[in-house]
Amino acid sequence: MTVQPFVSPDLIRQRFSKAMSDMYREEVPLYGALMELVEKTNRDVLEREPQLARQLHGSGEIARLDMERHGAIRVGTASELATLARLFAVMGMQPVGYYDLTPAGVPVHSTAFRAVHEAALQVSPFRVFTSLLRLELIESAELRAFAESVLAKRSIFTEKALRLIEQAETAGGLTEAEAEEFVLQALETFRWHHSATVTAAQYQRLSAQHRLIADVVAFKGPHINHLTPRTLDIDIVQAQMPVHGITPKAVIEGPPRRQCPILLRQTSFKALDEPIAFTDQAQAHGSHSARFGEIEQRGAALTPKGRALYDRLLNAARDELGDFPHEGNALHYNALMTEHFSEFPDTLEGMREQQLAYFRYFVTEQGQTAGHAQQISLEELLHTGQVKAEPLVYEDFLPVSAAGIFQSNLGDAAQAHYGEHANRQAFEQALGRSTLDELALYAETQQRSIAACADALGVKLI
Ligand code: OOG
Ligand code: NI
Repeated sequence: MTVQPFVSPDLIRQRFSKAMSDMYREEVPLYGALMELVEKTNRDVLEREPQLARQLHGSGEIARLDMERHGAIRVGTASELATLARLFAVMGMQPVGYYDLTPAGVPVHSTAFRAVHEAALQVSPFRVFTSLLRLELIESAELRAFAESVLAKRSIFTEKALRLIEQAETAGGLTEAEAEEFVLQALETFRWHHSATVTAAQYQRLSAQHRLIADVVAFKGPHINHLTPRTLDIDIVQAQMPVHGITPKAVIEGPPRRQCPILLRQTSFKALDEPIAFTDQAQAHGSHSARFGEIEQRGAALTPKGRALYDRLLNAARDELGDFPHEGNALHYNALMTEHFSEFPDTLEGMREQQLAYFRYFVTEQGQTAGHAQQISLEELLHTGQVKAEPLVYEDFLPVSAAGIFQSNLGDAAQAHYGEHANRQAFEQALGRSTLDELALYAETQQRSIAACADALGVKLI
């Protein structure tokens, strides 16, 4: 008997991400339109900014640019979340970070499933922002019991998907044929359903409590609610969207426009109203809106010091605005953000010297041919041009931004105030494991790149 080799989890993730994108493009044509706009803008930017093109080539990031996307789903029970964690693990995706959305009036807490090693991210950076509904926040005991009973009846994974997850866990991987089947089966969990699992009246009651509760409870599964390509210039895409018949939200979430992008900037267009048949209707007489489009621009991952500065400046700008950003105050908000963020150094050197961002270090051509001292400092290697530093891409999400994205799609009516806040422990208990600390992951990547430089140059760093 010949032993079949396993397909690497990174390749399974890459194929799954492609399959998901194809499915979404087919089901939501506006996503296809957005993808085209992003692709064109990226091409223009690379032509206009040779320096940026060089940087993306230097770090190898250019290769992942077209594959880059994230998605989001919302699940209803602990067991759904725990099984999702196992499904994502087959694709080399781990839960990174904990996000509490209750301060923004959204009754969920979340994590991001993603690859954690820079080599794996290079193969496919695909990530899924995954939220767990907090049923304990439903005030009416009767409605809570109803929601629980509806969720208890559904099974969001196919039998075959469950079998293949088990197979991967016991055998230690999937063969080519199994991996192919796994991608098809896993996709089913994220598919849109045109019929609900409740009556129109039950849907209304759930929705009146919170639109998000209806979105999670009233359907057969956690439909993917958006997929987000990465653009190199989000301001251009935001400005171009209306020209292409797409209406963007009022403000771009995240830091203001800068020379050296940091963290994550995001904008989205409103969720589409789609026809739905409720269980007491033979045809699609109702409607539900959940699926939308989003774009993002990623910048440097920040160190704890950089992140603290970001949070302080963001809070200061929002405090001064005194309100959530919206259509009416968008210009004022943007001006306040620019003003406050002038305090954040906007050169790579400045960010590196003040240890505000994480970097990856690469040996330069010059370094490869230079004769080396046995002991040398990293600063000296940079100074003499033997090593160069490229910012490390931020791979995660931002709670205030995520809240803004949720809200723009749920409408103002979805504002609620919850007495309860973050509960990472409950989330991790549901997940069946702990979430990883994203800052530790960035620090490890940075450290590995420094060690690799020292190795390649045959020097000992002091
Ligand atoms: C997730 C919203 C958050 C992001 O990019 O911050 C998000 C959701 O609406 O389920 O996707
Ligand atoms: Ni998103």
